[in-house]
Amino acid sequence: MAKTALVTGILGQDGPYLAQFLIKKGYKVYGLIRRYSNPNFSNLDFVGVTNDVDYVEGDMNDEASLLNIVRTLQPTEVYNLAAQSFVKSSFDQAKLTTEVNSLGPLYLLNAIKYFSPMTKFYQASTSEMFGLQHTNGYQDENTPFHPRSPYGVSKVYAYWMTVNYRESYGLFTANGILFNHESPIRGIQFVTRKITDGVARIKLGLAKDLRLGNLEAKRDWGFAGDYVEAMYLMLQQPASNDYVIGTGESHTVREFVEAAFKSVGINNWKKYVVIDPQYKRPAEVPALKAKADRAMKNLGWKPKVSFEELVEMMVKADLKRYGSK
Ligand code: NAP
Ligand code: G4F
Repeated sequence: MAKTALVTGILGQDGPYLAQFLIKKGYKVYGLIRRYSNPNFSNLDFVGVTNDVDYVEGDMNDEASLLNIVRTLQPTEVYNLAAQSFVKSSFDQAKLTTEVNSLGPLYLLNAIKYFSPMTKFYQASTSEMFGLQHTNGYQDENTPFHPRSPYGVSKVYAYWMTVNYRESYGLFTANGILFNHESPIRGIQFVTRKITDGVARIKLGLAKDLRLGNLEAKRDWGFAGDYVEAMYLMLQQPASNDYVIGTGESHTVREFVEAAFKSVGINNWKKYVVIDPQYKRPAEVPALKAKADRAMKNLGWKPKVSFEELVEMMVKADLKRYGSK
């Protein structure tokens, strides 16, 4: 019988790449969607799987809807990707962020515990949980947490609940502690996509400047398409565990800006970039760099797309969106 997967966050960035990956593996994929007046399937359209996913209606804030879905589907695997995932907004919407990101996973874990204990559970944990902590400039599975935003705090709760339900009830639960990963369908507010979209518009004469916050923050940026494979691999292991996923290479926002402008032949990027305090955060995570040795050794996973290839892929896609050949 075909394996089944329930994917929450199916309309976001990672959901479509994961759905595409699982469908290729022969899975039947169910995507959790909220009720919308106008649902937006554009990211699923981009990867070409809109009509290959079955949709189930529910909300991470609505415990009964999640209990019912898990009870009815009894999926082989649940990938919990749904979140209020924008760090900056979490400072102004801390309660909502906590409800979706902390209680949502708890509802799913309870649904599995009571109604489908053989279901394997993946939790989308994040390098944001490390915040200020590092060991010699790197973060791995043993690095302590020091979250710097309500988003980071909400994800620490979900991380520990995922560990706790494994230890308390013997459920197969895995935390993927993923570092920043991007793609042409990255949300437009996140800095990489904001930059590539801005660069495309400047190149085509549709915008005059690009307004950004802290250019000195360092991130370990990889390609989302590579990272969904790691999610899948975590649930295929003989025993459940938690894994850091990243490239091991870190760049500043400034370097991303330079690379994006350079990819369209603009070298004097400073002419276009305006520092705007509204894009700075009350507390910043200054530097993230993954040490993904456990994943490379146990899962046989490694990233395939380089930083330069990622920047170019995203800029090209944005130029194409604006009609440039
Ligand atoms: P994303 O593009 O922001 O997608 C998040 C999805 O969650 C959206 O489709 C959204 O649905 C859904 N969602 C939000 N609130 C919901 C609710 N109340 N009920 C049901 N669905 C809800 O995020 P992403 O980049 O794909 O990331 C996927 C997951 O990985 C997230 O949990 C994120 O926190 C985590 N993560 C991401 C990264 C990264 O660099 N991308 C790194 C580490 C961890 P709507 O479309 O209805 O708004
Ligand atoms: O692209 P960002 O908004 O991503 P951030 O905050 O690192 O969070 C992302 O990655 C996490 C994994 O570590 C995920 F868990 C989370 O869900 C999300 O996907 O910002 C990256 C950096 C920050 O330091 C920010 O201060 O870019 C800096 N930045 C500078 N100017 C900006 C801007 N960020 C945004 N969004 N917009 C700016 O104008």
